[in-house]
Amino acid sequence: MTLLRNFVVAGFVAATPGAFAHGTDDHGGKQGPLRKEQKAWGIAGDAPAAQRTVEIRMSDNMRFGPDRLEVRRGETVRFVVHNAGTVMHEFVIGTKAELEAHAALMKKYPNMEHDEPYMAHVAPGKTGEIVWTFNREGEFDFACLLPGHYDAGMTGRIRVAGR
Ligand SMILES: [Cu+2]
Repeated sequence: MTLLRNFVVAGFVAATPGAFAHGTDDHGGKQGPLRKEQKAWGIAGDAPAAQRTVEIRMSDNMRFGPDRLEVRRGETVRFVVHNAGTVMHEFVIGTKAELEAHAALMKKYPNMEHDEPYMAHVAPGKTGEIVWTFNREGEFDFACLLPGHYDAGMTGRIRVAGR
C-alpha cells in the first residue's frame, strides 16, 4: 500500500510540470519577481487591490485560527499570517490534492526550499504576508506542509462563492 501510494504521488507530480518548482536543481534563490500564474485556486494579487485583510494565527498545537474562510469570487485578500509558535510554520493555499502531494514531497525532502505567491513561510514570532486573488469558484484548502504538521491536522478550508 505504501509503495502504491508513493507511486501515485510521484505520478501526480510528474503529470503536472510547473505545478511545483521541486526539481532537484531549481531551488534556492528567487528568480526575479513572483510569477503570476493562474492556479485552480486563483492567482497572485497586487497589494493595492486587496479589498480585505485576513489575519491567520498559526500555533504549535498544529492549528490555524481561523481555519474556515469564505470569500467571493474575484476578491483579492491580503493574508497576514502570524506564527505564535516556537517552531517554523507555513501557510500554503491549494487544492486538497495538490497540498497532499506537496506534503508527501516535503516528507521525502524535508530541506526542500520553495517560494510561491500562494505560500508564506513564517519563523516563530514572525508575521508573513501574501496577497491572493480568488478568481475561481470552489472549495480550496490551506495547510502547513512542514513534515508532520499536515498529518497532525494543520489545515483549513476556503470556500470561494460566485457573485
Ligand atoms: Cu506548521
